[in-house]
Amino acid sequence: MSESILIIGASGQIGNELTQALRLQYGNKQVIASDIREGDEEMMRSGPFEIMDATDKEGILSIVKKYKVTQVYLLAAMLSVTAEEHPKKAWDLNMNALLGVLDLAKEKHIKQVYWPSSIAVFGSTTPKENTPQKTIMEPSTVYGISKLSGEFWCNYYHEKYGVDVRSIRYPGIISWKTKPGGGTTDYAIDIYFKALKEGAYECFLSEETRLPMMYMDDAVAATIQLMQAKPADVKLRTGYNLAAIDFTPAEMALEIKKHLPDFKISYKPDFRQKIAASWPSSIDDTAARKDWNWQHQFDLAAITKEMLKNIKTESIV
Ligand code: AKB
Repeated sequence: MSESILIIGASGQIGNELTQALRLQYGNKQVIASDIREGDEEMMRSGPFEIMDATDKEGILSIVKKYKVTQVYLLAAMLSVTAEEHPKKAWDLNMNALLGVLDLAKEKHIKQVYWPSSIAVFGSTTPKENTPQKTIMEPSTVYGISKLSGEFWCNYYHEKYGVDVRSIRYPGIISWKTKPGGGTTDYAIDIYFKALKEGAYECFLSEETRLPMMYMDDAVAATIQLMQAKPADVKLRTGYNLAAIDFTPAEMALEIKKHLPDFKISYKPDFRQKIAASWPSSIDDTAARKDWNWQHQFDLAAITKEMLKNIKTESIV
């Protein structure tokens, strides 16, 4: 049977590009985009779209029935910074949406679920360098608490009800098509837009704050690869550590200067510094590499080249 795939949160940063990548692989009609707001022109034009509240289980069920959906990618979530501003709302969205979709899988309406976790599951007591897959996890943000709890719900539904749910702990994801909004790692995107538009960027993290990061193309490839892996190869049903590169704002600025020699960066750390300081600076993703052959393609030099080129050609600034 061919797959019918529902993306919840398709108008967001990852949802947008994942939808397009899946439409290329499975066919436009087989990938139903949905979100609380409409997506960009390409998404709306290229395949089915439904307005949907991620916490409305009955609403999701009616779409699942309408399109005979087999897989759900649940990407709707409130990220780390916004969640600190609206803790209860973030908890409700991040948790209720997940539990609703897991229940649909438990009730056999769908076969497979993807749900993103994050490096935010770790906290300041976690080993910072080369953070292991299994380690101390004491997150200090609402977002991190919701991601850690969500991972354990995924594992529980898998163990208890046999639900085929898969998850990745994303690092900061760098992309140019759709801006993220509300994340601590967003500086690594804003910096390119400001570099091209104003030749300068004031960073809200300190110059030596090292965080794990990844280019969107790698994140999308990893997600699809994990979902297409044989069930027996998916040995972890919490969330897989996933790594590509790590760098500091100062190192990123140096890379940008190779293309824009007059670029200037200044630093004014704010409350987001504390969140970043509680997260790992690099990640050990041996399990993902071993279990389903994960390999990243983009390093900082390649990401910088791609970001500057695409932002310029698409005339986004
Ligand atoms: C955030 O900064 O909140 C996200 C994340 C690391 O999950 N990009």
